[in-house]
Amino acid sequence: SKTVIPVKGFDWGRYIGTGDINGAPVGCFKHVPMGTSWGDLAEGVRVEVPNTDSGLPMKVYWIAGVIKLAGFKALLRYEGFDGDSGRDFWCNICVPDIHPVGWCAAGGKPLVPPKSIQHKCTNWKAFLVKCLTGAKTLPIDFSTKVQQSMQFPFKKLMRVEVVDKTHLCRTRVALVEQVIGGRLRLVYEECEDGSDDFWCHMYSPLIHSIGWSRGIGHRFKRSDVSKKLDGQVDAPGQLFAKVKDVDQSGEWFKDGMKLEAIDPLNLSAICVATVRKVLADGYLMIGIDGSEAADGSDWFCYHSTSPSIFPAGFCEINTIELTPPRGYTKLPFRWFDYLRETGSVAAPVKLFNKEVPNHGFRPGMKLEAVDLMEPRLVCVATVTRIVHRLLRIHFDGWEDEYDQWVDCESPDLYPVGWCQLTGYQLQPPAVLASRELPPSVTKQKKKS
Ligand code: MLZ
Repeated sequence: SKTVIPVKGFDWGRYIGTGDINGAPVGCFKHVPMGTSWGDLAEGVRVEVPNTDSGLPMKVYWIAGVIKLAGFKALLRYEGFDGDSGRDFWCNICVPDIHPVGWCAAGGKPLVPPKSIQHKCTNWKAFLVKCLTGAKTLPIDFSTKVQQSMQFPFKKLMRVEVVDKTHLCRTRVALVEQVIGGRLRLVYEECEDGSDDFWCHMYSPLIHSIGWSRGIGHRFKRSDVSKKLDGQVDAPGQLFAKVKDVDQSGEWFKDGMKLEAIDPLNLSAICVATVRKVLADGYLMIGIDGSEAADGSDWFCYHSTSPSIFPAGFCEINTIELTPPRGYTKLPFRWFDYLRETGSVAAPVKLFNKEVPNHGFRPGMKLEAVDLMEPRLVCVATVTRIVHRLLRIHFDGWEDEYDQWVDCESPDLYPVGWCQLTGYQLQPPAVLASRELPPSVTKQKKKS
């Protein structure tokens, strides 16, 4: 696997800087803490923060204004520094010691200006009254809201059905082992050492309540565990993400219909694909053309409303490179010819989800994104392209072949500062060894 020299002590603040680089706003991520209650928290908002330059032995506070926001992180400037950016500092706005203006007064905490500007003013009270008049601050219940939004309904020892990572065509029973920031570490049942784990967000389309597979006709690995062990419970059905009801009675997907789909084993590719089986409740088994095992063991399940399947022609219309079936030699690939040669029809365009939410992402925005090929890893990443609701996610420092197509509402995307807030480990940008090492070493391009 590739030699990677991690950047030690990664600091989002220093990385983003004060220039043109932006973090995607928290409001782009409805599934994260504060995602739906961020409100108008923006540049110019004033907060009370610890004053680290008071020269006093006890803890004192001062007012600071938000100069720039990047996800949960804010570049702050103490009041009184005016245009002087020399002491600006980044901090996570959801950490415990950031308060609305008025908090010190209400709790009898001292407000003391930083030492370096104390000489600039003789009446600080009057100064504050003047500069705070009309200024916005955090809502009074901000930290309570943060705490509440960090409670998650999934608990250790809850049982779920989850895609079997070694056989995508089937599900298995797994137990919740750990919950961090709404991400679950699941351990497959009947796996002796507990090492066989799988990370996904609690709203992931890959997890379901016990009985889901049987209910819709999806394959699953039967569990030989006849009795639940102490403390184990089936996770209640209402905890899982819901899919839209669909009307399957009229014109509907049929076995053999062709479409384009994100390859679940290589998320940087949109491929020529086929509906292999129509399940209940709008679910479909899809196979990537040209790479199918005869027994269907590499089919995978997408809901008909999934943002990861597209009608034939989607890539061409949007100038995305479509990956032709493996082994197909008549290039460039043309749908018209391929359908004729295979005697098949394209799935009707009207059956696909064409909704495009007003997501707010822009190319160049930074974020923390799961490497879905190794879903334990949350990495420093950049949105490099946007096609309707689809985002091209680039992992900073990694070659483009690691890029992934991800839906704008994916629960695997997080704002800058999410790892710090939730206590999840962040993977810093990789520095490619290719710049430092001789070419013989850089040839090793195999992904692990
Ligand atoms: N084993 C892999 C890790 C890749 C992680 C990339 N994350 C963006 C490799 O070294 O190729």
